[in-house]
Amino acid sequence: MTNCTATSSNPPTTTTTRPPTTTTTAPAGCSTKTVYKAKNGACVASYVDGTGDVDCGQLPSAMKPVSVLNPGNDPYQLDSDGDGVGCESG
Ligand SMILES: [Ca+2]
Repeated sequence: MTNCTATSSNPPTTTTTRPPTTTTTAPAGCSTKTVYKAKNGACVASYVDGTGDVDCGQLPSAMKPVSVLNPGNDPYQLDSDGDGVGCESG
């Protein structure tokens, strides 16, 4: 017969406190994640207005500038001068 002795001397769990990580990738459901990359990683498509467009003025400043990942593919015309960086002037 085996005596099963429960040990109660578990080592204390150390909780590593990490600073909040900044999201760098847009959420999976973001339809523009392969088109635009906002500075803070938020999804540009979340800011589509009633006309199906996104204007730089609608984006929070934390998202700017927005990288246009494929130059020439700028459906919302955020990068008016075509240098691959959209909403660079605010
Ligand atoms: Ca630009």
